[in-house]
Order: sequence, then structure tokens, then C-alpha cells
Amino acid sequence: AEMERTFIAIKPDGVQRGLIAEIISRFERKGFKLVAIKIVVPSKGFAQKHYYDLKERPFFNGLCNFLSSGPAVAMVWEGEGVIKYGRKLIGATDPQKSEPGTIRGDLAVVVGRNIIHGSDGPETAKDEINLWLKPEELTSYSNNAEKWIYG
Ligand code: YYY
Ligand code: MG
Repeated sequence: AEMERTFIAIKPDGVQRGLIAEIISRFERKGFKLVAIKIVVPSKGFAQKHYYDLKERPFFNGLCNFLSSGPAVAMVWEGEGVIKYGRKLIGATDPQKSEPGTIRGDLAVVVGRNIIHGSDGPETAKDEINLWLKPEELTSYSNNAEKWIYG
């Protein structure tokens, strides 16, 4: 299996709404493997780093205030195709356009409170994992279910 890793964060709205277990469960049941997790209150400066690519957008300041407004759950998930398929599980950026069955489609209503972040490609996955987690916070282990997930 071509294993890859992606960065997934439950934003402060997802934490406050009690959706941590629900969100983790969707990745876990799919067959992806959780290799890092922590809860952290990002500073405003940290949020600006995370969303640096969006710095020219009109919603940038509000977005960074929001991400730093409370604890977020930072995770790294591993699996075959997890970067692209993780984005599928999450759904479209605007929950009004997310399909039912996706996390945002089922659990969120507006774009500014869309409860979850996921890396959008291999480069951003690497950058975001490095930004949010120290190397020693990442685990590497084999899971007994893997042979039943991958054959
Ligand atoms: O990767 P994703 O989270 O689906 O969307 P991005 O285009 O990277 O935007 C990041 C973040 O910014 C989005 O999750 C909500 C917010 N946002 C917004 O508040 N208003 C927009 N028109 C677009 C994005
Ligand atoms: Mg994005």
C-alpha cells in the first residue's frame, strides 16, 4: 500500500459543539490510522501561519481570529489515498455546497463555521504536519486491522 499522511484539524466550533468523537469516528471507521493527536489553542500568529496562503483574502483576519478563539484538535491520519479521500470525507468548503454524507454536509451550515480543516495536497500536508506537530509527536505503528483493510 502507498501510505501517505494528511493533517486534519477539528476547528474550535467543532470542539465546542461536541463533534470530536463524531469526526474522528468517520476517519477511523473508513480504515485510516490515527498517528498523532493533540488539543491546542492556536495563537493568532499561529493561525496566520497556518492560513498564510489566504492572507490577501477579505475573510483572512476573521478566519484567523476564529481559529485562535479556542481549542482545536490537531491530528495526523495515515492511509492509502488519505490526502485526497480525507477531503472527500470532509466535503466542499461551503457547507451549503457539501454533499449529504460528508462531514461538513451533515454537520455544518456556513462557510465561516465549517468545523474541520484538511490538507489539500501532498505539499500542504507535509507543511501543515510540520507546522502543527513536533516529530516526536508522530507515531508509527502497525495495526492488526490493516491486513483486513488492505488485503
Ligand atoms: O481547504 P478548505 O478549508 O475547504 O477551504 P480554503 O479555501 O482553504 O479556505 C480555508 C477556510 O477559509 C475555509 O475552511 C473557511 C474559510 N473561508 C471563508 O470563511 N470564506 C470563504 N469565502 C472561503 C473560505
Ligand atoms: Mg484549504
